[in-house]
Amino acid sequence: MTTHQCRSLCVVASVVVFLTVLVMVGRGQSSDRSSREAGVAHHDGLSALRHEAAPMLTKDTLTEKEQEFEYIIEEEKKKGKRWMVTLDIGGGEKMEFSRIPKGTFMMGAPDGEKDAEGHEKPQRRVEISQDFYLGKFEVTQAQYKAVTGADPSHFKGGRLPVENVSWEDATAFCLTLSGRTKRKIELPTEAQWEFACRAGTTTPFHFGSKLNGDLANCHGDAPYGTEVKGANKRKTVEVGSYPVNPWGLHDMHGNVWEWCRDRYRPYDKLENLKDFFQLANQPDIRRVLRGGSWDDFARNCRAASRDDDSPDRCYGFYGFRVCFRMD
Ligand SMILES: [Ca+2]
Repeated sequence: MTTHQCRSLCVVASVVVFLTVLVMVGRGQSSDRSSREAGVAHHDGLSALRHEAAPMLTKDTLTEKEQEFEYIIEEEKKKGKRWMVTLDIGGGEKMEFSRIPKGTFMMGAPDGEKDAEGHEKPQRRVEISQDFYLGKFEVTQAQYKAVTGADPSHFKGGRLPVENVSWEDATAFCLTLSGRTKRKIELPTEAQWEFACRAGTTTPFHFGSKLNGDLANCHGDAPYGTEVKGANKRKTVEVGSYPVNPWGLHDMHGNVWEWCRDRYRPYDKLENLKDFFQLANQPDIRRVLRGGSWDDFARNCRAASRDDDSPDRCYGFYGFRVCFRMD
């Protein structure tokens, strides 16, 4: 090797070391910021979207288990679809989904519903034109870690719902899982979420008109539809701790708020919107959250209740579940 080549190699090595140090310093600053902003840890989710978008798998690259899943789905399609499917998401974890049948429902709070807020009205008829599969549970910490390698949650436990995740984090999760499963995994739209939550019911909750913390995880000491106070656990609980709704879904009311895909708008403004993509040009790109949480009064856990936040915000009461379409 010539002296000139040696010098070149040294220069290259120095640059690599310098860049590595820069990256490490960057990461250190990032974690310092997170620890200072306890509870409001910010992620550069847009970068995550770019970097974590895994390439779509081809048939040849499917694992044996993934091929088995494809086979099951094809067979079920021939037989007329089934109600539950289980998806191997890698890392030894699976995810269960319930089939939500297409249909029409009244979205929003009916006139006279106690504590309904203005942006839950006017109630309107909405058609869900295709069946879809929705996560039976909120995404758990074990599942989130299996897909992303990380767990940002405040309350730790593999069967607890992942929280402290932003809309951007949730969307990045969907992209990575889509690449891994060869399915288009998405957050549900707000309409899909409420349709699935109600499951054909028209009461404030799928189990009726009263909630005091006994049938869903919320501030039971601030009950709804009753004066009788119930449990207030002040934390998340394991998914599936409360009864399912008629379509086999757990914790649609309470535990963690669930990010939806939509940009947030009051319903009356959506009514007049001629082109949904106009929203893409709006400076306000807040996203919708649904279902209330362990940190909410029971009234905020109603099927019609809505919340919204910036897509990069995360708290210990923000989580999500995911869906996909068979067709
Ligand atoms: Ca929930």
